[in-house]
Amino acid sequence: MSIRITLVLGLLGITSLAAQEAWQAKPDVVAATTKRLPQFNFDESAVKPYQLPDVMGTGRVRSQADWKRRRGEILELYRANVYGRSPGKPQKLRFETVAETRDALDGHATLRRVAILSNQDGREHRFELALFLPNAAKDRVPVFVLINLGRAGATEMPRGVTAAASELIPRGYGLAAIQNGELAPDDKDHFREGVLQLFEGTATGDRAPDAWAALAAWGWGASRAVDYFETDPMIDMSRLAVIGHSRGGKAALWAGAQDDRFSLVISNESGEGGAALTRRNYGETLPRITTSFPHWFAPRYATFAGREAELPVDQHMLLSLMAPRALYVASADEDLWSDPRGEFLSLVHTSPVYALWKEPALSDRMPALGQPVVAGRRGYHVRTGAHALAPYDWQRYMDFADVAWRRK
Ligand code: GTR
Repeated sequence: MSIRITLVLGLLGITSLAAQEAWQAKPDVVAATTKRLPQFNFDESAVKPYQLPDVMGTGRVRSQADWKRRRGEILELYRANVYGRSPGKPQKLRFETVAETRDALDGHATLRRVAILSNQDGREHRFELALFLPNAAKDRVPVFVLINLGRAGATEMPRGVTAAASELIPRGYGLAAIQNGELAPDDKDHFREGVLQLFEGTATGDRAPDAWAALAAWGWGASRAVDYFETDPMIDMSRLAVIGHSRGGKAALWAGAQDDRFSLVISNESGEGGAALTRRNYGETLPRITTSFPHWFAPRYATFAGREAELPVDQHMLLSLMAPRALYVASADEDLWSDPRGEFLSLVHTSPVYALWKEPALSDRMPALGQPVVAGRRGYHVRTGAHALAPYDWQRYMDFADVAWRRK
């Protein structure tokens, strides 16, 4: 761009076009990531052409009613091939307040710890919810449910949870955090020793190809948190979000897909098996994720290693399951393992579905670094920095929620 044009735009107060350039992975980040993970592709020019399954299917989907049927088919494909079949509520579900204080976050929040007790065929499972509600609230509180990456039995509040609460509370949002490890230990040899065992009565032996696994178990916990909210008149049931980071983001997407009590679904750098397109050979791959983390998915998923083109779904179809609800996908500049462009494109390819509700389309041009794009009820950003759930991310999610939930 000529200096003169830049100058004129500058005088007009228009941000320089350079700052608006579509995001691309920085060459030094590509080089460093390739050096660290040489068996994987981080070179955009080496991405092979791929063909995505049509989210609308072979039958014609023209109306919201047609979509309802198609949506059911897609959900079933995900259950059979990817995340497995989650049970719903257990036979008995009860809640016990373990502790409550109005002094959390320097007196700005009430923190209630709730035990969620499930009973199935006489077996019991217990996990905890940490619920932060703003003391300043005058009305029912909109709540973000965070699937936090935490072990069972931790005595201290995980740092990520306090960090999240300190962002949310001043803006009038509540936080409900669950620890994934309490629902299914994040370990291939022990993942069945949580809610899977509650329902199956055993943590050993063979499993069906479509048996649910750790990601689904974590998401199941988020839905049980919502069951608890139904007992608490302080919670705004029409304004509930589910969010997770990375593996927690994959679980949040699956929770959001299955439970439409979440009116906002947020994926923070969920990558492979989350928001990122599986067929794009960039970053983490299906063979790799099902080898390193075989316990995350239904057993059948691993059989698609090396034949991704035969998968009946790709992740734009998972994201489409949220329509017409609010959906936000976010990536980070240095997190090439998660494939930022693959996450963005996945969101872009939900447009035909959102269009059934007259939602605006999203251009397939990546937004610039640190410049969120919002198209109606869908949002995306790629943030500066590494793989994490950062304050910047929380702030963008709240900005988006303010609008999606029309709070201003
Ligand atoms: C990585 C895994 C990713 C992502 C990440 C995380 O090791 O390959 O899919 O889930 O862990 O959860 O931080």
